[in-house]
Amino acid sequence: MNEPECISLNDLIDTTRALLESNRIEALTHLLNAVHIEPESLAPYRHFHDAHYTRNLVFKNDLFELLVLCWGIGHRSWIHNHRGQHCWMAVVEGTLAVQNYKRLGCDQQKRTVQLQSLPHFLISPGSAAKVDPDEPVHLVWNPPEFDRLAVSVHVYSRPFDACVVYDVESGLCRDTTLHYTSEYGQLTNRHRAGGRLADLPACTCQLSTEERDIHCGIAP
Ligand code: 2CO
Ligand code: FE2
Repeated sequence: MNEPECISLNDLIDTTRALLESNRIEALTHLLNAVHIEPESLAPYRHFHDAHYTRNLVFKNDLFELLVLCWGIGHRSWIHNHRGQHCWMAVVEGTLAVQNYKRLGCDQQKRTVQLQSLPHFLISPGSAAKVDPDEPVHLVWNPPEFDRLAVSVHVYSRPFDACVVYDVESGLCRDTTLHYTSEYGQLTNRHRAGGRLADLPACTCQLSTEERDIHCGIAP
């Protein structure tokens, strides 16, 4: 069997830009499944936090952003969507679990949504995942049983800085803002201050009036 091609993060950015500029969505999925990304090229973006995964911005233009996410053992995202954007994730180090959800219904008045969990799957170096634009609600975590850190590269086209998060227990969903731990290799003030980053604030079951126009991620 042939060894997978190994490319640097900079080469991946150049190729991603060329593919997305010509709207070659499938080709990017294929590429991310076929290559290994050189772990050394991620060094400036490899920042871990004790309490939550970190989001490290490497590249951003109008068309896409590319982030390196660093996951401590057991760290997990919220259940969330991607605001209708394309999203690819490729693991560079360790193993991540991905759980997708099917949206069964949504009550616009109460801001509740019913989710059905689908079978989860694992991704590791050499296997990537693309978020399904028709069922974009998902959860990603670094399974504690593997007992090791994980690092992944995420491409979002177009960039987005807010999404809907879902709380299965209460059935509530709400908008939240996303933040970067570092930008272009420099830690942000938020990170230096020890603020909470990617572990999104808990659903409080109290939606403010500003949040009343969200659509549970179902309606456009
Ligand atoms: N989308 C999440 C984030 O950017 C990570 S889960 O993988 O898509 O924080
Ligand atoms: Fe995500």
